[in-house]
Order: sequence, then C-alpha cells, then structure tokens
Amino acid sequence: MAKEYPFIPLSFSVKHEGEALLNAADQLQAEILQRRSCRDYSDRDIPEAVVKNLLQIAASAPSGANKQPWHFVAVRNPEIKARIREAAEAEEKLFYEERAPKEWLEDLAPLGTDWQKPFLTTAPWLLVVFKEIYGQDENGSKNKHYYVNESVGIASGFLIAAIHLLGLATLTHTPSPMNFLSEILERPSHQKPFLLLPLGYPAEDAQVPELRKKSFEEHSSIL
Ligand code: IYR
Repeated sequence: MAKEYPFIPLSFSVKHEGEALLNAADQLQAEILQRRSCRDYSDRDIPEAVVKNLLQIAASAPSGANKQPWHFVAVRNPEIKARIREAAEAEEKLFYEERAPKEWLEDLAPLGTDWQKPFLTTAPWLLVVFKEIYGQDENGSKNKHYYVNESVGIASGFLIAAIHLLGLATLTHTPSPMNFLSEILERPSHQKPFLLLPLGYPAEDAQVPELRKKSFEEHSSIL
C-alpha cells in the first residue's frame, strides 16, 4: 500500500549474537551502574564541540508526535553562571530554612545537601533543559505539543546516560521554583525550566553518599 508520507528503510544491523549479547548486556549494566550524581566538580574545561554532541544526542530522543518539545541552553559564561548560582542559592536557602517540610528534610539528610551550590560556578558548563508547553513558529502561531513531561524526561535521560558513557559527570539539579532561569537566560514564556545539569569532571576528592539501589525483585517483575 502506498504511504501518504515518505518512509525510508530502517538502518539496523544485529550487533551481538548468542553469548556475545549477554556479555554486552553485562558490560553495559556494569558501566551504567557506575553512574553517580556528582556535586563536587573540578574546573577542568570541556570543549564546546563535545557539549554540542551531547545536546544533539539529547535532541534525538523520541517525543510525542515527534514534536521535540525541548530547548537546551548550554552556559559556559562565568558571569551568567554566577547569576544562576546566586538566584538558585537564594531559593535553596528559603527551601532548606523555611519551605521544606520536616519529612522532606529527613529524606534529603542521607544526600548531605544544603542550600550552597558551588557546583553552579565550578563546573565548566551548566546545561539547562527547558520544556516547551506548546510550539511556536516564526510568525508566532502556536502548535500543540503532546506528552511534554514524558518527552523531555526521556531526552534528559539520554543526556545523562550520554554524559556518563563519555566519562563525564553531571547531577540532576532542580532548584525550586526555577523561574529565575527563564529570566536570566531570557527564554520565551512557552519554554519552562525543567532541569539544570552541571557538566564537568569530578573534583579529585569528590565524594558521593553511600546509597542502595532497589534489588531486581524490588524494582521489576517478570511474568
Ligand atoms: N532542590 C534542593 C533539594 C533537593 C531535593 C531533592 I527531591 C533532591 O533529590 C535533592 C535535593 C537541592 O538541590 O538541594
């Protein structure tokens, strides 16, 4: 049957056969399980071209009706990073000292976090993920976006995995509220801040909390 829109052959080849598939899966699991959220960064730079690769990978994610409802801002400019840090720390200070319920603070205690966010100026890059609640073309006419949170969450997952597989470090940081990012980065109102990811190399003496992940039986069922 003739299709109304163009189709092309799927570019696909089987990568591993038999035992090799299991070995590859074991290796991939081991590599991905090394990922940790890093809050202590070195100031060692990362080339802009690498950041562009990473954002191209993120932007290749599947999305509702292929609307690609995201926009990424990569910040290396030290003045802009300083403004972001200042605004984020002001919100975090209120969060930790006034807004956060006791239970939330208790849940955060094992992570050892507080209102201070030095990584926002130490890490060479800040990647800010915006979600687009609708699309807007050049003449300003709106088009609908679907499954925006799911789509942008998937793109962020691609980004986090790519950063890790490249041997770099990041953190899913969500200062709350984060409207200040729209102002500082001068984004239009249909783009809402979704996630802030510092990108860099860990500091030599970086530490992470000792956390336990759920066991297979806790996180999955096979029927
Ligand atoms: N946004 C605050 C608090 C915080 C909240 C959660 I949920 C975390 O998993 C970690 C921290 C902060 O960044 O410190």
